[in-house]
Amino acid sequence: MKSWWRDRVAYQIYPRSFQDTDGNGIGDLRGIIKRLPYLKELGIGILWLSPVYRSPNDDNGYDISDYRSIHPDFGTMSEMDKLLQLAEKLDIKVIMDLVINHTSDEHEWFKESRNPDSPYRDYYIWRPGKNGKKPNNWTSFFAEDCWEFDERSGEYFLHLFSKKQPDLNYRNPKVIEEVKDIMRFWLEKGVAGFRCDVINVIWKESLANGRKRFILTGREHYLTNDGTHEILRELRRDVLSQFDCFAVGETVMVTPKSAFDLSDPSRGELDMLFSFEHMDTDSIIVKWFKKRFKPQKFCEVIAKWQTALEWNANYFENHDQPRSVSRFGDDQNFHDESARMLCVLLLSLRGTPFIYQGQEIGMTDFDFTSMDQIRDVESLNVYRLATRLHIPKSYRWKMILRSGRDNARTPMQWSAGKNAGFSTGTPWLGINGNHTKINVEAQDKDPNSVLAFYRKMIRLRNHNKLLRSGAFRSVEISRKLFVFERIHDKEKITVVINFSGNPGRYNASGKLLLSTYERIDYDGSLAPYEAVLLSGRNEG
Ligand code: ISL
Repeated sequence: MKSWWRDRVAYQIYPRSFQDTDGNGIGDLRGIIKRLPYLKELGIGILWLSPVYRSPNDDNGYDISDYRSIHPDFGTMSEMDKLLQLAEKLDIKVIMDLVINHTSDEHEWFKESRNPDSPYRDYYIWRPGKNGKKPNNWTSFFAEDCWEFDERSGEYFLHLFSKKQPDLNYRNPKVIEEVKDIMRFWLEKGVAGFRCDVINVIWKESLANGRKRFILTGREHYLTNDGTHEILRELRRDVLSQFDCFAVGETVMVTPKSAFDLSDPSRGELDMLFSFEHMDTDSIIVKWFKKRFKPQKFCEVIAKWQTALEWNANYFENHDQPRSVSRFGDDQNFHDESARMLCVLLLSLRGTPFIYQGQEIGMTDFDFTSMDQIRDVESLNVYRLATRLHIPKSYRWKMILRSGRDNARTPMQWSAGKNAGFSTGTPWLGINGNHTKINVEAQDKDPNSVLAFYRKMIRLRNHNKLLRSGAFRSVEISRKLFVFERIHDKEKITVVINFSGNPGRYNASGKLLLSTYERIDYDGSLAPYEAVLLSGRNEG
C-alpha cells in the first residue's frame, strides 16, 4: 500500500471557529463544505477535523458523549456524509480526531458506570479514597487533582484532564473492542484515518503515588509504556491495517527515543506523531512561564527531530498553541515577512506538514482585554490556580495572553466585514480586531499576500519529489541562520533561512527556486526574515 499521507499537505480545522452558516455563532459542517474549494486551491490533500461529535463541550468537543453522532451545533450525519463525498471528489482525504483516553462524563458508558453494579463500572478507573484522601497524589493536565469523588457510588474516578473527562480503563478488553468498533464505523464511512488525541497516556501501568513534580505528578506511571505500545499494535492489526488509512498520534512529553518506538514503521503502531519539544523551547518548565524566543534553540530542536525519526508530523500551530507569527515571528514589524519565512520552514522540512486554519493568512494571537472573554477550560483553571498561589493579577493575565489556548481559537478571518465573515450571529469567541487587515478576501486578491505565498509554496512542494521525500541534512544553525538541505542521490535543495529582523548573509550556490521576497537571483544577501530555496547538485 502506498503511503500517500507522506505526499500530501495537511490542514487542521477547528470546526467551532472555521465558518458558521446558520448564524448560531458556532462554525458548522456546511461551513466546511462551503470552504472546500478554498482548501483545494490552497493545495491541501488531507483535512484533520477537530472533534465534531456530540459533546457537552466542557473542553470544546474533546469530551465526547457519543462517538457516532454529530453535535447538532455542527450539523447532521448526512451533512458529514456529504462533506466526505465532496472532499473525495476534490481528492482531499479527511481524518477524524480520535479522543480515546477519556470520554465525557455525560457519555452513556460513564452514566452507567456510576452504578457500582453495572457492567460498565469497569470501563473507567474507580478507586476508594485512602484514609479520607484521594487515591493518589497525581495532578492533571488542567491544573487540578486527577480524582473526583462521586457521591452516588462512594468512590473516586480518575481524570487526567478536566473532571468532566473521566479516563477509560484499558485493562478492560471490552473498552478496546468498543474503540475498534468506533474506528471501523468512521473508516467504513470513508474517513482516511485518525489524529489520536494524547495517545501515549492511555495505559496506566500503576496507580501508585508519583514523584512530586511541578507539573503532572504521577506521569511516570502512564507516559509511553509497553501497555500503550501493545494497544497501538492491536488497533493496527485489527482495524487500521484493514483500510487505506493512517494514524498520526498526539504524543505528549515524548523523547526522540520514545517517539521513534511509537512511529517506527516496522513496529506497526503510529504512522507519524506530533511531538512538543520545539514548541516548548520558549517555556520555563511549563508553557505558562515564557522566556524570550530563541530561534537557534528552536531550529536545533527541529534539526534533532528531523534526524531522530524517519518521518515527522511537522507543525508550528494547532488549537492548543499560540499563533506562530506572534510567537516565532514578528507580528508587529515583519508580519508578512516572518509569516512567509515560517511557511518555507514548515513546508521544506522532511515529514507531513500540518497547517492550522488561519496560519495561511498569518492570523495572530488575540487582542482580548479581560478574563471574561476567555472560554478555554484550561486557561480558566490555570487562572484560578494562579490566583490561589497569589501570583499578581497583571502577571496572571500575561500568562493567559501569551500562552492561553484561545489565542488560536478566535474565528477564522474570512473578510473585513461583520464578524470577519465568520458568522452573521454572535460568535462564540471574540473576533480579532485585526481582521480588517488580515483576512482571506483581501489576501486572495493580492499576489504578494501571505496566502498567495502559501499557495505557491504548497504547489512547489506538491510538485517537487525532493522536497517531499529527500533526506534532511543540517548545514548551519546559528543565532539567526538556519541552513539545511534536502537530498536525494545527486540532487539537493538548500534551504537558507534568516530567522531575524535584521539583514543577513549566507553564501550558497544553486539555482534560485523560490524566495520570500521578489528576487530573481541570489547573491548571498538576505533581507529580514528572508527564506530562499536553491536547487543544486549534491556533491558530498
Ligand atoms: O494544551 C496543551 C498545551 O499545554 C496540552 O496540555 C494539551 O492539553 C495536551 O497537548 C493534550 O491535548 C489534547 O487533549 C486534550 C484537549 O484539551 C486538547 O485540545 C487536545 O489537543 C484533552 O483531550
